[in-house]
Amino acid sequence: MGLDRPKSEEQVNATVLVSQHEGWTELTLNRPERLNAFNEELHHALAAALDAAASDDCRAVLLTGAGRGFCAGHDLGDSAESAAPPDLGAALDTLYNPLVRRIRALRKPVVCAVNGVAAGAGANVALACDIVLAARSAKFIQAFAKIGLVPDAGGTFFLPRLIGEARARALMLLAEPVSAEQAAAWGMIWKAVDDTALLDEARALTAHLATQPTQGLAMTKAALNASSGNALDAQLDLERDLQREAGYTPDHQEGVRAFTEKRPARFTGRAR
Ligand code: LHQ
Repeated sequence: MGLDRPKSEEQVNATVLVSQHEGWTELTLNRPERLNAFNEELHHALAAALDAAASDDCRAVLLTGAGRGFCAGHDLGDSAESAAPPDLGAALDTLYNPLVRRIRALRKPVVCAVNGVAAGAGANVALACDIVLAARSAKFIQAFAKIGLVPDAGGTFFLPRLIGEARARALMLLAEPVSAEQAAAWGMIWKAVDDTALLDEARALTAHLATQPTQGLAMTKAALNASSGNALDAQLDLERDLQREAGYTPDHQEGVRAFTEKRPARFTGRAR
């Protein structure tokens, strides 16, 4: 799968490092001196990289951070330097909300390897991803209350659904850090992994996903995205519609053929 030798690596000084592998793409937030806090440049680079990952030859995405942090949220240096109070709603409208929507809408799995602290919007962008692994030393902090802000980037949507109201409310009102192990025990993330094993494990998982029936996974993602807003009847109808579509994919036919022939399936990820 070319885990150790990416097909191409770009942008040595860029705010997002893009590394193309066989069927999957690794994106590394790259402002380590600011714990990968988001500024506009990082947002634009990440949006462009995610849009590029929408192409057919990329079947899974891995998102991680350079250095000792995953992402410390919004770059507070930018706000501190501005003379007038900034319009934070505009930043959400134009930068953070489109990012969360891009991740959720991407028709392929997005794996997040939280390599260190994930704070503020950085924590919630991680929670927007499909499968989250975290280094045992990493922490998740709903840091907003410490600076008089409201949890954003989808946090008030994702967190209570993942870990329940009681825990989400306390974490958001107290801004207390949660360890990776606690996050996994609460169901906030998929797994806590030894620090030294995190990237290898996340890359192997992403490479595996890139060999799976991409269209079926995209539809599974769509069904799960819709689930929390739907009543049972609507969700059953949606499952019917998506299953109908999945049934026409070449990967479904290949999966059944491989099963009957007692051999591993060779999925292409193609729609037709
Ligand atoms: C940073 C940051 C940072 C700049 C560390 N910015 N430099 C808000 C507004 C607009 C629209 C949308 O949404 C939002 C939502 C948000 O995300 S608000 C929440 C923003 N994030 C935070 O409040 C977290 C602030 N950071 C921290 O509390 C700590 O840095 C954590 C707990 C993340 C890590 O602590 P340490 O491990 O002790 O590291 P550190 O504090 O020493 O940070 C290392 C460097 O990174 C340091 O720079 P320096 O030049 O002193 O070495 C920090 O200033 C810088 N940094 N976070 N968000």
